[in-house]
Amino acid sequence: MSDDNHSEDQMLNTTSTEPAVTGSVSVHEETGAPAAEAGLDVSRIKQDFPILQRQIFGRRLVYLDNAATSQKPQCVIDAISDYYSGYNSNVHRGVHTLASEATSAYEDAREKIAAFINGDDPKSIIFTRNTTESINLVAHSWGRKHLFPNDEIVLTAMEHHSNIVPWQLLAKDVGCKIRVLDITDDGYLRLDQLNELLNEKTRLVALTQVSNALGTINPVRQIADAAHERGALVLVDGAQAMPHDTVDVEAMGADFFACSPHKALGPTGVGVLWARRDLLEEMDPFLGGGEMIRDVSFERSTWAAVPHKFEAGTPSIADVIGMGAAIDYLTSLGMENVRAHEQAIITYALERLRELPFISIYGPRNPEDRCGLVSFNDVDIHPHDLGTVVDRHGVAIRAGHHCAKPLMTRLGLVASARASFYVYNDMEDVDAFVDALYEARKVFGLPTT
Ligand code: C6P
Repeated sequence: MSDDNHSEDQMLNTTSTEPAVTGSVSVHEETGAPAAEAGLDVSRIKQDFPILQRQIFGRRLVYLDNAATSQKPQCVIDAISDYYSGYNSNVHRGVHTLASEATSAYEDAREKIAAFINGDDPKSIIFTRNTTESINLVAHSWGRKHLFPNDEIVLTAMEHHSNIVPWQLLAKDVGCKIRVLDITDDGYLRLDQLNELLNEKTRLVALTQVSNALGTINPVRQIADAAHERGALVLVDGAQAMPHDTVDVEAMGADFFACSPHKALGPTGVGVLWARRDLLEEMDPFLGGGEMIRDVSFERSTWAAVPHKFEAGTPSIADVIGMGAAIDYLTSLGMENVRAHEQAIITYALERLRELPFISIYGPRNPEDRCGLVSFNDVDIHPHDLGTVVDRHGVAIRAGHHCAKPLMTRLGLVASARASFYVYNDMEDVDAFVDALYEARKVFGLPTT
């Protein structure tokens, strides 16, 4: 891809006419984003996201629903548009110029995401539609081959439905059992229960690296070591981790790792599954069709090599290429800077929220144990009403069960409100959010002290 004409243009930031640099801040030459050593220059970053120019009910948009999906920088939008206007073609099929350009851009993106999560082999990356599909792929292609009646799968009480329901479907089909690691009331995993839960029947531990409803960052390595000691494999749901910190699938001890680049500045329509190559080699296909075969007759078919064995049909080519641009953008920011930035924001947000006597906060007290999100409730206002009123002030938060109903039940809640921060949020956004919470009290005629 490096010698293709479109390759550099598609990564250039076209939002700003010149890079917004302050002092000695340098700018990444390909993406135009502030360079890693400078930390995050949020006012500059904001300019890369056209949607942040929008007004909502006459107010500046304060987008705090990043855990659901992030906004997209201009370089990602351009990468998608460049593909459609410059080299739109199917991948892995044609011999013409457009097909070879599209194929190399698509495969470049595979290398980028592999490097981003420190999976040393790009062939261990399968493109799916999202985290949900990645986990379903494992449940189907690995689980239905390797799990038998009375085998056990260990989940945690803070899993997203995407890391519960596929295992329930599998358990129903093969007769295996699901066991659940509980949490403490303040949102940490009950590691003291691990020894009792793991045994010779455990085949898989499937857990989230970061909780989407509590913000808790889990000690994945410690749990993976305990699982591996019993001969079980480990699936890590990295949906809320990969966008916000350096990810190292090898170091965390994952056997399977799933994530959704649409939460990491990339487009919707592309998901990622990384798995140990030896596991992928012996797993059966998930979907059958074109592209995933080596040979087909009416009597039998054989499969293409990994990763293509798992990528049946025409993939979301533009979205994969857009994801590559998002990875470039994040890499140029530096994931350690992204993490430090979100730590500063969540620390401030927790401080501000704790000033409000009418707000209950869920999850770890210590901001270092959290990613940049906070779930909370106003003790007098239903979270849906709260979400609706703060939206009138331009503030977008999520309200509901966050697709983690068992967790809500465990916490004794029906729903919560949630604010989740990202690279383009700053302390002013936190203040606007807190102001909007006060305004909501006023709308409902409730005291603010
Ligand atoms: N959580 C949220 O607002 P998909 O939809 O497949 O891209 O991601 C599913 C998923 C899996 N695991 C975790 C931990 C998640 O947070 C999510 C998505 C969104 O919290 C939508 S419910």
